[in-house]
Amino acid sequence: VHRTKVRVVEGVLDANDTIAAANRADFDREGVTVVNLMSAPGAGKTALLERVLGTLDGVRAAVLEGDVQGSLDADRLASLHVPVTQLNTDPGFGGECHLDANMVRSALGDVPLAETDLLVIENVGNLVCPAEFKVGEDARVMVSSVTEGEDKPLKYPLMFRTCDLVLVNKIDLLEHLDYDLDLFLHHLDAVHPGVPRMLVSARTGEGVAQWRDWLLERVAEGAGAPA
Ligand SMILES: Nc1nc2c(ncn2[C@@H]2O[C@H](COP(=O)(O)OP(=O)(O)OP(=O)(O)O)[C@@H](O)[C@H]2O)c(=O)[nH]1
Ligand SMILES: [Mg+2]
Repeated sequence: VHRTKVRVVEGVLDANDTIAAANRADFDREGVTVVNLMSAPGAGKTALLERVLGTLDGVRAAVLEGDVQGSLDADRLASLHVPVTQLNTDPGFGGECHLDANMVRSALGDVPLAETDLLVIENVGNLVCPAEFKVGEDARVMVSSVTEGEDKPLKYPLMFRTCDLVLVNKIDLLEHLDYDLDLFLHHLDAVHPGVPRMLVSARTGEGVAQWRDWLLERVAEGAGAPA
């Protein structure tokens, strides 16, 4: 029974990879750099997007907002004059706790890919499931806020191991917490040695310019690559 279950899971992930490759081909054809933004609920994905999207001089950004329900995050981004497409996993995708390649594909018709240089996909807030599903992204960015505790890399290793950048958010709160930043970074290096990390605060804006530069570099790399 156990073996059958493993095979079914592998089959699902194989199918996902096939669709992710189709998404990837569409992104390449249109010259779009895609970032999959992931975190636990409330770590600050939308708040960091509110901070950074208006500062990407000359880069045309778009956002695909993944949520189980509603359009609260998309509404928050509306004033930034960036095209935002809402993708709800409920109804339609059974209220799934993550985005997969097929869900993203279903929404691509509503994303203006031809007029986009950078597409940020805000995944459903969850530290487990989103890490298992490629959606065709160039890079994975995860947000880990200091209110979540230092142990999270050890408890959710796949998420921390498969990301290309970790944004340690809410550092404005450090003075109020007994959070040990060095211990967190030690745990991070234990599961993903040397992964790039930035200390940021969506509240004060600290570190956001550094994240902007990282995004601009990813876009420049994508533009230089053969389609
Ligand atoms: N003090 C402080 N609060 C923050 C910071 N970033 C986000 N918040 C607050 O944290 C809460 C959650 O932020 P969101 O941006 O909604 O987090 P999210 O990751 O998009 O949440 P979901 O989409 O629901 O998973 C909000 O009340 C934000 O104002 C920060 O840097 N410092
Ligand atoms: Mg959000």
